[in-house]
Order: sequence, then structure tokens, then C-alpha cells
Amino acid sequence: MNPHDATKELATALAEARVVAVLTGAGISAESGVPTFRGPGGLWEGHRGEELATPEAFARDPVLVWRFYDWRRTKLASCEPNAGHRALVAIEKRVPHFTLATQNVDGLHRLAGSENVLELHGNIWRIYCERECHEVIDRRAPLPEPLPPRCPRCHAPLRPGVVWFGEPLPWHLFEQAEAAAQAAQVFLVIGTSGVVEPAASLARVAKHAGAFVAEFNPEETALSRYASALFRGGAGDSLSAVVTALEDM
Ligand code: BV8
Ligand code: ZN
Repeated sequence: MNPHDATKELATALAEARVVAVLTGAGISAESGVPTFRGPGGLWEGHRGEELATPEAFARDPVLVWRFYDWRRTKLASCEPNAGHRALVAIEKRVPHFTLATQNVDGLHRLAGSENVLELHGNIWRIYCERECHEVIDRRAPLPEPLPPRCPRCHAPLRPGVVWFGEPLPWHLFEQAEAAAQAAQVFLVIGTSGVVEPAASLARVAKHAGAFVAEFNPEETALSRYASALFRGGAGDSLSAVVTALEDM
């Protein structure tokens, strides 16, 4: 199917849909200047990222892990939402029931104006104390020196509010995402390599429940097999074209 027909077909499906669900990954933020994880030059390329994004690494060396997250927060502080994020805001306004499940921890979907956002892997701007006081600080601001930031109540090291490998996802969020995938007439998979579970399973759930699945990714991924429509350009341009077609309806 040529890109123009695929765009029109997806816009028609979105115009008729009552329930739409979306899964995004690092690729939708790439056009905002946020490095992805597994591509060339990605955060995980030196494999240090994946080793650092674990509770064991944090227990072993909280300062090293905080240097990794502080570097990412500093990089992210100058990043703004892009056309892809904005296109999803426009689609959410046109659909009765819209759910955006994101693996991204950068907060850019909410910053763009998306409302029903499920941050399955947490949020890098949130830091909290794991002890009983559960002090939470949620600010898009530089971290206090010296690292690690410490709890103002019990003085324990505060941790980044992200889900590390080996940690469970916030179960109430994942349940909502799964229910949306199950009920969706249209499911969009945007900017994810589809290797991280259980987030990647949402595309399978949607497909098996009969949704029209569209993938937005320049490359083939582990989820491409579930897609009825493949948009092989950048998410920003492809999603904007779908919104233009939708608004012409
Ligand atoms: C859990 C937060 C259970 C931190 C992240 C086998 C062995 C060992 C473990 C496992 C295993 N199988 C499954 C597991 C579990 C593990 C897992 O999936 N591992 C993988 C690596 C195999 N999962 C977990 O541990 C999860 N927890 O299972 O808990 C449990 C249950 C009960 C009790 C206890 C435990 C937790 C997973 C969450 C991990 N945290 N991040 C941080 O960010 O630092 S994951 C990390 O990967 C990010 O969140 C990221 O979002 C996520 C997925 O990556 P992508 O977003 O897909 O990014 P990637 O770079 O890979 O791809 C980008 C794509 O964009 C590419 O395809 C590229 O082509 C495309 N792209 C580029 N430019 C554009 C574009 N697309 C469109 N437009 C563009 N312009
Ligand atoms: Zn504390």
C-alpha cells in the first residue's frame, strides 16, 4: 500500500473509531533531540545504560547511577515536544476514548498537551524516597548537589522515579493500558523497537482483539508483524499527515 493510501485508510479508521490506544517509545522523542536506547549512539549502546537502569546498580553505586540520570535530565531540560507529540494531542481531541501508553520517561507527551497518558516506565523528573516516608519531588529542574539527592526527612538517597529492569510496572497503569489495547478499534505503535516487556505485549493484545494496528518506525521491529499499516518515515511527518487527512474529513 502506498503511503498516501495508508494515510487515508488510517485517518478513516480513526474517524470511525470509538476507542484508540497508542504505545510510544523513544523514537517519538528522537525528533526532539532525545537519544534513543538501542539505535546507533543510543543510550544503551555501551551497554552501560541497561546495566545502570537496575535496582542492583543503584544499591551498589547510587552516585554512578545518578550521574547517568542527571546527565539525561540535563539533556532533556532543553528538549521540547515535536510534531509527533502534537499530532497525538490532535488525535486525542477527535476520539471518544483515547489512551496513550508510553515507555518514555521524558514527560514530553504531557508537556505537548496529551491528557490520558500512562507513563508505564515512570518519569525521570520524579525522584522519591523508597523508605516509609515516600517523599516525592516532581520538578523539571536541575538536581541539588552533591549527588545522590537525599531525602529531606530520613536522609536516605532519593531514587529516580523510573521503572528499572527487573522492577514491576505500576500495575494500575499497565492494567489500564491492557484494557485499552483490548478494546481499541485502532492501535498505534510509534517509535519503539518492541523488545521491552511487558509494554511490547500491548501490540499483540490489540492485534488479537481485532484492532487495526499501524506502526510508525523507519525500521522493521519485533512488532511490525502485528501491523496492518506500516509508516516507514519519521513519526513527526507521518503522524502529521494522518492528522491533516483526519481534519479534512
Ligand atoms: C518486569 C526506564 C517483572 C529506565 C526502562 C529476558 C531476560 C531478562 C529480562 C527479561 C527478559 N524478557 C523480559 C524481561 C524483562 C525485562 C525486559 O523486557 N528486558 C528486555 C531488555 C529483554 N522487562 C523488565 O524488567 C520490566 N519489568 O518485567 O518486571 C516483574 C513482575 C513482578 C515483580 C517483579 C518483576 C521493566 C521494563 C522497564 C525497564 N525500564 N526504562 C530508563 O529509561 O532509564 S526500559 C527502556 O527501554 C526505556 O523505558 C525505553 O522506553 C524502553 C523501550 O525502548 P524503546 O522505547 O523501544 O527505545 P529503542 O531505542 O529500543 O527503540 C527506539 C525505536 O525508535 C527504534 O525502533 C527506532 O527505529 C525508532 N525511531 C528512531 N527515530 C524515529 C523512530 N521512530 C519513529 N520516528 C523517528 N524519528
Ligand atoms: Zn525518606
